[in-house]
Amino acid sequence: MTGVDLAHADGIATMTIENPPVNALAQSVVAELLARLQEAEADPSVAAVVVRGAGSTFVAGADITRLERIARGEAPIAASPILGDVLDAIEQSPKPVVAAIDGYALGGGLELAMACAARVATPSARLGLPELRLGLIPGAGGTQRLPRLVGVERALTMMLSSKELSGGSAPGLIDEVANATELLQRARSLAHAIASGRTPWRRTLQRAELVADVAAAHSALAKAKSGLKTRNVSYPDACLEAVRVGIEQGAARGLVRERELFRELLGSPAARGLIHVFFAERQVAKVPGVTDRASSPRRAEHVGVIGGGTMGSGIATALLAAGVSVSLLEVDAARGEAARERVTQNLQRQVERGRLDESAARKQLSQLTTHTELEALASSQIVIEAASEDPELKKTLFSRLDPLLSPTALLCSNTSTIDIRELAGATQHADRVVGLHFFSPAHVMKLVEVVRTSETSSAAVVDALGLVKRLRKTPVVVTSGPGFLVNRVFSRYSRAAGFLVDHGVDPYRIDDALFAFGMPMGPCRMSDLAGIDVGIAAGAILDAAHPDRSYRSALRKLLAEAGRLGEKTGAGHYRYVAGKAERDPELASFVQRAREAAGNPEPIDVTDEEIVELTLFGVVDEACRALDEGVVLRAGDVDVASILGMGFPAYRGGPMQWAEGLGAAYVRESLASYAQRFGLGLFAPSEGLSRRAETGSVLS
Ligand code: 3H9
Repeated sequence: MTGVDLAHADGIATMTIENPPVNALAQSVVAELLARLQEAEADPSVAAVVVRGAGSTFVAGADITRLERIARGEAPIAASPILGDVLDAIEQSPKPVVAAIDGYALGGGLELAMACAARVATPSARLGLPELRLGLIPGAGGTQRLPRLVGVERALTMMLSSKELSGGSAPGLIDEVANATELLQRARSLAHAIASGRTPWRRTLQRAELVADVAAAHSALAKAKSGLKTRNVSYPDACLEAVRVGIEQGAARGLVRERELFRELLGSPAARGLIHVFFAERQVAKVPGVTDRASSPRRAEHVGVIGGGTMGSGIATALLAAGVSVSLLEVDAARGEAARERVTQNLQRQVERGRLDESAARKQLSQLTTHTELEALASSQIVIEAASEDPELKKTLFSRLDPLLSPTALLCSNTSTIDIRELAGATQHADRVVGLHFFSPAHVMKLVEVVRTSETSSAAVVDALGLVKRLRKTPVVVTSGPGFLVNRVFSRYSRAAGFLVDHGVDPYRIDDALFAFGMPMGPCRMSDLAGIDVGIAAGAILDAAHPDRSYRSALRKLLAEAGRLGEKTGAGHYRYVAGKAERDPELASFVQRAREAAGNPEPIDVTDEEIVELTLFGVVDEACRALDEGVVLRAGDVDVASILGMGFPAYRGGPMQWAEGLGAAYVRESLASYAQRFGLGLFAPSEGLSRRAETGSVLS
């Protein structure tokens, strides 16, 4: 059932909001909420009202599916009644309304609770205003009520970070904390107490004390503004503005400005992009025919990791953080110790950043053992191989491990270049072989490509997904093939950058243009970070697989020959001084030699916008090919993987959503004209992109 139920007992009416799975405030629910409130107000036997959510959660906010339709222009923004008006009616009601909160009170859910006369929550309740994560601001009074309950500085921190508080640690916001079994009763008692005057009734918007000091509020606003790290988006400033208006001109004017800004933002590309990402992230771990059929993942308590280099030790760190014990295999004791040292340093850095306390770090480290014999991994439920990128070595490891492990154990490889089918072929149990392609640094980066072959069993995929989620990472399921997904589609990005350099465009200008677009760094800086040698090796595999769209500038090879392998050697496209990238005048001579190697082509004249198109439209094209080949399931998966794996700006929704906003036909035509202008297959649009341009969408 979806709606709002009203039950009476002992002078208290209880409104129960039901809209599974998270009791989102769909338009019909908003309408029923108002109707039930009016019923309770009209009933003389009711002294006060309690509002709660059905099941184990309060309300996770406005219905984002409706917000998405509005953002896309598919539904009208004005719908009656408006949530903000209903919440005002709750606050103004002649009968006090008390919120009983368990589970999530997020966005419009917390705004509902804040409009109430008081709030009782369980210690584990999750309270937050995460609207900025959707490119919006709270639009039903949150920017006005939260500062009045917790103070301007705390309110700004909560909204700008989208972070949640727990019911047990939210003084000001929560009036009483109660266990789940007592929650309703305690809320009812408080409602009685307020109705009878035993407990003072203070309507939230009338609370002035925490916003009365305008100078202090201004300094909190200035501090919040100076701490903003966002680029190219207006929603954080809009949030600050709504709060500022409410403080300077009063809550009523603040509410009006908040609503105006919310509506403006709902039509913005950033809201469209981020709402798209919200739903894409929820789709990504769903694999039709696998996750909808298979049982739950088996919980692994003990995982083996082969290789303790940067990747292996990063993976081990992530496993330890998730409470999994790790047996790490290295070739000798000295390397085992070096691996332990790397894990220790990873943990230490988290302690220094305040993310982990010393004793938790020690406890995690105590769950790591290092070994030199393969047999030591025999009891592992999952083994993740992160040895060096040598197919023969990996095949030998797989064939030797296969008979050692229990028949239900999973055999995974972190390879970024080797076909998982090849590794599976070295075993007698191809059904349990999966690729788990972590991105570096593995304990930090959120993306893991889960690579399956036609022989990988559903149970193995489900177990791999379970492990990745347990590591608090996001899995994207792909099929095995050169470069898997992210490295494959972004190979077009780095190749196009190489083409531009050879044709007279300064590498630092390319990086600047992509940084301004919103990438965390441009392709040259990225190549330095990943390791120029690593990029050359991966590029060679993709060149062999896709010769029709390869382009190889000599620049990276020349840098590598000079020992400039990127950040790890202190120099690449940039030079690295005390860990910071600096532009290096010496790069010019390498660029000149690369251009000579390319035959000194006529320099081209391109705008920064064209640099972005030339480097990123190929990514969209390659993604269409990967979709058509069945490498990846959905365009949204490409977006999630690109955001988490490459730092593509989430507010643009990922490359596919970005292309959708520009128009599939525009992307296709632009690529076709670049291909013609430069006479290069690298820019030629694929049949898949052309087909999508005809249907008008790269998302479907
Ligand atoms: C807002 O409130 C604006 C207001 O200020 C002003 C309005 C005027 N709506 O994440 P899960 C679906 S903006 C619709 O897998 P979990 C979700 O798509 C909103 N659907 O579960 C999924 O569907 P499916 C501010 C929603 O336990 C299913 O529920 N609120 C909504 O891992 C389960 O979700 C937020 O931004 C929604 N609001 O995490 C909170 N929420 O099964 C957004 C969820 O078909 N929600 N769904 O894939 C969340 O952060 C997480 O869902 C939550 C649960 C933490 C609640």
